[in-house]
This record gives sequence, structure tokens and C-alpha cells, in this order.
Amino acid sequence: MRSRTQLFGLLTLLLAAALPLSAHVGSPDVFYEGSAGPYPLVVTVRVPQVIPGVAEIQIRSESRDVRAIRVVPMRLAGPGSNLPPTPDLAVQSKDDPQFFTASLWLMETGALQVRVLVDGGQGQGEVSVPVPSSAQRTLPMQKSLAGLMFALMLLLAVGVVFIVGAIVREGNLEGGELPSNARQRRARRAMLVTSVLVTVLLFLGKAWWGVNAADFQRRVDFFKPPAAALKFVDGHRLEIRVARADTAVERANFRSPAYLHLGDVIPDHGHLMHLFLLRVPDLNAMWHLHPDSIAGDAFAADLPDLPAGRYQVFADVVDPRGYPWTLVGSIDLPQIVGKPLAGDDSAWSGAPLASPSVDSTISPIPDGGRIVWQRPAGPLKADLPLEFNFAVQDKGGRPAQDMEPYMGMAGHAEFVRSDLSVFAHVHPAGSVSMAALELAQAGLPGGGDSAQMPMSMPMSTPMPEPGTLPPEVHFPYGFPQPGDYRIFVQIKRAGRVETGVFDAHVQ
Ligand SMILES: [Cu+2]
Repeated sequence: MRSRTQLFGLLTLLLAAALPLSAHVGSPDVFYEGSAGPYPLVVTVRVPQVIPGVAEIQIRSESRDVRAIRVVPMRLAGPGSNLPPTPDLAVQSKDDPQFFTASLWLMETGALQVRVLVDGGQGQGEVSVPVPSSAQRTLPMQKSLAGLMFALMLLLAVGVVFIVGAIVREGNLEGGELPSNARQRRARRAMLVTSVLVTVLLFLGKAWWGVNAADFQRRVDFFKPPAAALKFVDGHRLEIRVARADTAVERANFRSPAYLHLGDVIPDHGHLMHLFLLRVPDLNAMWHLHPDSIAGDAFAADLPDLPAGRYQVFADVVDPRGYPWTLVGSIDLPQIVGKPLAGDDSAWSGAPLASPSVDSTISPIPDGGRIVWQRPAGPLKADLPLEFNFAVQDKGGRPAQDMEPYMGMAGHAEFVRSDLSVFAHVHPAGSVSMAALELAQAGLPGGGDSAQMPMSMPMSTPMPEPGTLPPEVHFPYGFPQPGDYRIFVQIKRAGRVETGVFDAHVQ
């Protein structure tokens, strides 16, 4: 029945909920660690299920003399990014005065930021946390509610017809007078005309909602991880493009000027693209490469030596508005005799990820040293902000004295779920994109210079001197869902990139 489909369309639209997504795949929440002026903070932003929707913000202050924290959402860059609305006061926990929570309405999709203003014993401090706000999925509607709404609509439609009939038949009758045959005929005609009108109205309504539903779906599809079109050429080269879309909605997205175009992405910690090649299904080898931009909205990487097999590709880029995207694809490759790894490129190979996974906390590295995950006791839980701490030891088991920044940071970590439904590229500053963080800090009062800082370092983190990094690295992050995960931890020692690999079962 036509009106039923219409109603379903309408209700689906009303109840459409979106799971947001960020630089990563399947890992929507934002984890950030940094300083607002003199105050070190850990910020978690749980992005809402619907946009507009309410984001839940948790802030832990590592300093005791924080009196009040205010938060406000705004655009990351462009118009509106320098005119903050009035911030909301975060609620200080009674039990733990260093813990603050707030709920914020996110009104639009795209690259946003949450500005955090801190007031305390050492004066004021301010920091911006980039938040990619997106709609990703439409949830199905409850059948009972649909049935109820349908019944109510039917009642209204039929009711109107009968009311009009009654008015024409019995309006202005004297008391006790019976409607004449002529009035009866007029009433039947009026009911017929009204039925036609009501049907036409329902039809127009359906068309109107159809247009809106398509528009909503377009916005939902807009921020999905774009499919990577992968081409293996010249026996050693991988070309990466955004795949052309199939459906009308996807084609409309692709033509939108706000959509991802690989020709105008901005550098993120020193590279335009971070490409991860994972050998599937075992995740027993991983390459972290940095392809070059080539003509025609594409990137290309000269591959190193690779064994033949199937590879999963995750390619991280950031668009000019500061929105992080991860292109996703997979490709079968023959055995490749390629060029040796150079620059920031790195590789790891080792044991397959077992199913079910076997938890591991020690990962040997090639020079005889090891990386140790200082894992908290007890099971790991999904959906909680966690702190991941890794100690780096030399071959004598002593804390490594030769740690260097790798691409400007103490370390890089990739969290991958065994079924590839989660991929997150995380740094000591958290899951935020470093390029977006740079844009956000540049917008702060007095932060205009940070855009010129080298290597996308957050303002609060001074560029460390080589050889002076502590022998440990930590990452704030939370597993988005239970399951088996492999964690790749990448650091640099004495000019060599080392990768530690850890498996974790998450409840
Ligand atoms: Cu990185």
C-alpha cells in the first residue's frame, strides 16, 4: 500500500540514526591527550548516534588545581571557526574533583572541534580537540511504532472524508429535520472529491519525504570510508584512487565539491598519505608506506619486496577542511621484488593472529631488544577510554637510550580488529588526526603560528631532540567493540623503525 511505504519512509527518516566515524574505520569516538595551557588533560568525545545529536564529553585533568572547565563545539576551519558560541560549563564529579563531564549538541556534520577552556590556580588555558562529525548508518524502525503511526494516519484520512460528508449532509439542518435526497447526493459527491484530494495529498507527502530521505541517505553515505580503487602496475607499483561510485546517491556525493578529492589532501604528520598494507586473513605482515601524489587525483607507491597473497589496504588522508578519511580496499598481489624500504616507510612480519587470539604483552624487536606492553591487570573492556603504555628495552633488558621521534612523534600505533571492521591509527596525542589538530590549534587565540610548526606537532608538545626521547610511549584509545585485536606499535631507535605487535582479546 502506497501510504504505508510513505509512512515507513517518513518514520525511517525521523528515526534515522547515524553511527559516526573518524579518520579510522569503525572507531568513532575521539580520544585526546594534551595540555590546555598549564593543565594536562585527557579528553574523550563520544560522538552522537544522530546528527544533530548530543556528544558526551569526559575530561580528566591531571592537575589538581582546575576549578572549572567549559566546552563549546564549533567548526574546525573556515567560517564559524573563530566565533565561538557561549561555552557550556562541564560538571565536576563530586567523588573525583579532577573528572569533568559535559553533553554538547553537535548541530552539523563535517570537521568540527570541541574547544576546552580551563580555569584554575595557574590562570586560564585553552585547547581544541578536532571531532569528525558524521552520519553513517540508518537504523531500522520499530515495527510497533510504524503500525501505530500507520493506524493513526488511516484514522485521520478516513476521518476527514466522513467529516466533510457529515458537514455537507447535515450542516444548517433545522432541529429534527432529515437530510433531503439532494443533500445525501451532494454529501456523497463531496466525500468522493475529498477522498481524491486526501489521496493526492498523501501522494505529494510521499514524494516530499522521498526527496528528503534521499538527501538524508546522501549525507549518511557521504562520510562512509571511501572505497579505494587499487591498480597494480609495472610489476612493482600500486596506484590508489577513490573508487567511482555505483548508486545515484554515491555519484552525487562523488561530484560534491566537499567530497574527498585526493588531489587536494593536506599533509598529516609529514606525509600526504599513510598507506597500510596488511596481509590477510592472518595479519601476519604489515607495511606502513607513504605514497606520492600523482596526476589525476591519485597516489602511487613503489612497493617493497612482498610475498604473493591478498592484502588489505587502509589509506589515511586529511581533506583541506581537516576531515580525516580512510580509504579501504583489498588486492591480490603476485610476489614482488621491489625497492628497499626508505625514509619513513616500515614493515613487520611475524606470527599470524590466532583465532581466538592469544593475549601477548612482549614483542621482540630485531636488534634483540623488545617492546613491553604494560597492560593493566584484568580483562580489557570495549567502549572505555584506556591508556596504552609501552616500554622499549634494549637487548640487555635495560630501558632503551636511543629513542628518536618517528615522523615527529614518540610513536604510532595501529589497532586492527581481526575481521578488519576496525582500523585506527593512533598517536600519543590520541585518535585525532594530527593535521586536524594543527588546524584546530591554529585557530586558538595566539595559536596562529602553530600552523608553521614542523611535522604537525601539537602546540603543547615541543619537538623533541633526537636521542632524548624517554624509553616509553603511550596512547590514549578505547576499543569500539569487543573482539580480537592486533596492535602494531611503531617507534624509532637510532635511525631504525621498529614495530612491536600485541594481540588482545577485548570483552
Ligand atoms: Cu602516525
